Order: sequence, then C-alpha cells, then structure tokens
Amino acid sequence: MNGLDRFGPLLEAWSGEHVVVRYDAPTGAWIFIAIHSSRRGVPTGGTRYRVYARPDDGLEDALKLAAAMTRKWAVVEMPRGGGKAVIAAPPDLERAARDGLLLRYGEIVDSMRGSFYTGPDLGTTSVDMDLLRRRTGYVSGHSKALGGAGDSAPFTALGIFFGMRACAEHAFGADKLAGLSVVVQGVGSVGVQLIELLKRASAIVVATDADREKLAQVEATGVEIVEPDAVYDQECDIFAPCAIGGVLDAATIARLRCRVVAGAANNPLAGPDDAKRLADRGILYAPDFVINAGGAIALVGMEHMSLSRMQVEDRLRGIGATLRSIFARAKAESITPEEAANRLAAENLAKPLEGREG
Ligand code: PPY
Repeated sequence: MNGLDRFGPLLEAWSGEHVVVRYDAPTGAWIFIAIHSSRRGVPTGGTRYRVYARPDDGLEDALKLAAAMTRKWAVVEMPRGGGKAVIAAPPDLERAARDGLLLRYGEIVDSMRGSFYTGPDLGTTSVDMDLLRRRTGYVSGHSKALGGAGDSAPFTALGIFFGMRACAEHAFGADKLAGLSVVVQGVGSVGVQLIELLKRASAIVVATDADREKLAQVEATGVEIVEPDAVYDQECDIFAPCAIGGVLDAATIARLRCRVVAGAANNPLAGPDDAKRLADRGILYAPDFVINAGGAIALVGMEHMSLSRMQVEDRLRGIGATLRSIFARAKAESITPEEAANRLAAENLAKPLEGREG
C-alpha cells in the first residue's frame, strides 16, 4: 500500500501513548485518533477533516496536534489530556459519503468508551458534531439546539485577540491594536471572526486565503486583500497565521516584515529551529498552543465544567496574562517564548493532580 511507509518511524519518534487507526473501506479514508497523554485528564481534542497527499501525512499531523493539545491543556490548567483525531479523506467526497464516514468515525469514538473526547477542528463544524452525536456522546461543540456550546470559532478568535493585545504591549509598549496593521492568513471560521474583532478595535486588516471565493466575501466587507504567496512579504505589525500549520520555515521567516507573529493556526512553525529563527530576526512569537487555546477553553469550560460565558471570557482574557508571563520568562531565562511556554507546560504536567479543579 502506498503512502504508509513512514508509519513506523513516525510512531517510534513520538512521545504519546497510543493511536487508534482505522481504514474506512467504503470511502478509502484513513482515520487516526492520537492519544498523546491522559496524565491530566481525559485526552480531548478536535477532529480534523482534510485531504492529504499521503495517509502518513495525516498520521504525522495527528501525532503533532495531539502533543500540542497536551501542552495546551497544561498551560491553561484545565483537567484534560492531549488527544486529536485526523480523518485523512479522499478528495471530493460527496455529502452522503462524507456523512457515512463521519457516522462510522463516531462509532469508533463511542467504542473508546470515554477515553477520548472530541469536537470540531479544521474541516469540521458544529453541524458535523451533531451528526457524530447520533453515534456517540463523547463529543463537544455540537449545536446549541442539541445542548452544546455551538461554534467554538468566536471563542478562539477572542482568545487570539486578547493574546495579540499582550503581544502589542510587549512589542510596541501599549496593549491596544488601534492603528496597528495585522495580516490575517486564512479566512476560515476563526479568521473571519478575528477580522471582525480587529476592525472593531480599529486595527488595519489585510487578509489572504487560497480559497478565492471566501476571500472575495471578506473583500466585500472592505478588507484589503493580498495574494496567498505575497503574504509573507507584506509589511505589517502583526502576522496572524490562521490556516494550516507548517507555514513558517527558514524561507518564509526570512521574508517576514512584521514585528509579531500571533495567530490561530496549530503548529504554524515547520520545525524545531523556527522559534529561534523568529527570535533572531527580532520577531515576537506568541506560542500557538497558548494563544489559540480559546476554543478548547470554551468548549470544555461550558460543556464539562459548568463555566458561565462570563467565566469563559475571564479565562480567555487570561490567555493575555499567560502570554505576558511567558514573554517575561523568555527574557529572564534567555530563551524563546516557545521554549518558555514548553517549560511552563512541562511544569504543570509534572504537578501532582490532587486539589485541581474538575
Ligand atoms: C484545539 O484547540 O486545537 C482543539 O482541538 C480544541 C478542542 C477541544 C475540545 C474539543 C474540540 C476541540
């Protein structure tokens, strides 16, 4: 079988617990449920639905995303563990076939009997979560009509917004975005919400997306647009990656003309050296798993910890406070903010579990 030859090396290099793998014969999709860590609670993370060049690219994504979830729950101190699912789908599945695939995926999640909790991610919506709930209760982010928290994108966007203000304070000396230029890469569900918040705060927004149709919709609201590949050369104060991961590598970092990188994308850094590359260019980087934790906080907070909307908003504001302390620590310990955030996550992971909320 083509496209599976990296399975062994990928798993050998991974620090997680286990992976549930399923080949979905009716569609040809591969399903990977990566359980990275159950140390702080039930492994919980979204379900990504995407077309990959090869199935092992989907596995690689799942492994990295699940590890990031472990760090994310640890830095925000929520009683959950790291896990993530990837459905590596064939291109152009028809609606009925996609629904069938999701229902079968829901059965697998259900068979795990609560050892993995999921919700929406790139390529899935709360409508999909409603579908999954026909097969399993271990799903968050389903519609309000069915008793869920609904779309998590507004919460993720609000967390990014508070995080950006902390970045602005550190980089420009004032915790406000008015008059700052922000380039938003990706106008998916989080990108569009973020653009609205930025406009309201009187920031100057420039957007891009590979999807022309989506981009045209954003342009129609008065936002300036740039070509997807020109985005790295665009002079701005803040570059906000809000699309797929792996976009920042040696080549693109060399082109950046911004002072801050802060966005919603998971794993925007292509490799382990890229945080240092950003720092060497004098660019402040908000670690992704800190600044993009808003959706995770909102879904689990509202659906499983009975937090009110106000309490969730307080926690989203806390993303800004956490980033401030990460930037201070990075400075004090002469390390990158990424490394400071990793140290904070590792410390929280090592704490004894007694006496924690939840
Ligand atoms: C993420 O932050 O990347 C998530 O996957 C968050 C999340 C948490 C709980 C359910 C679904 C998604």
